Amino acid sequence: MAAAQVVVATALVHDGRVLAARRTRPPALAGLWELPGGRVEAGESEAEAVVRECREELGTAVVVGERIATDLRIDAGVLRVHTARLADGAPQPRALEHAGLRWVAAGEVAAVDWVGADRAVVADLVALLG
Ligand code: 523
Repeated sequence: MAAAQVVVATALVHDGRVLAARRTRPPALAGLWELPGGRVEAGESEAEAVVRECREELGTAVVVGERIATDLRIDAGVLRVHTARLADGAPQPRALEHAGLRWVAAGEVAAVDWVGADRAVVADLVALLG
């Protein structure tokens, strides 16, 4: 049996806030907010995938930290959340991937309209932000 497809999500923290990105697709997820990321490609580590996705989707370099939260079952396989910090450059939304970005403080995390899987890590994000 093939291993479950791993999707990484990035808890990108800067100045005590975490970055949320508004999805444009698929229709079921469009308009909802996620921790940016995507599928881990063959031969790639999870940390490498986080770096690549942040470069592709946000145009920024990041340094990957630790894994937080528990693995989450999603339709695509399993979602794993990694912390990261900015290495340089402010994130910018790439039109095809995200309709907008926002930096979310601890007290605002629970009120964000997250995609289902990401909603499950709200408590972990609040703890991460202190
Ligand atoms: N999620 C999800 N939360 C979250 C991410 C990054 C992804 O629930 N924070 C889900 C959404 C999709 C699947 O994981 O069902 C793949 O994420 P996606 O579409 O961002 O991954 P990509 O960019 O690798 O996908 P394709 O370009 O479509 O292959």
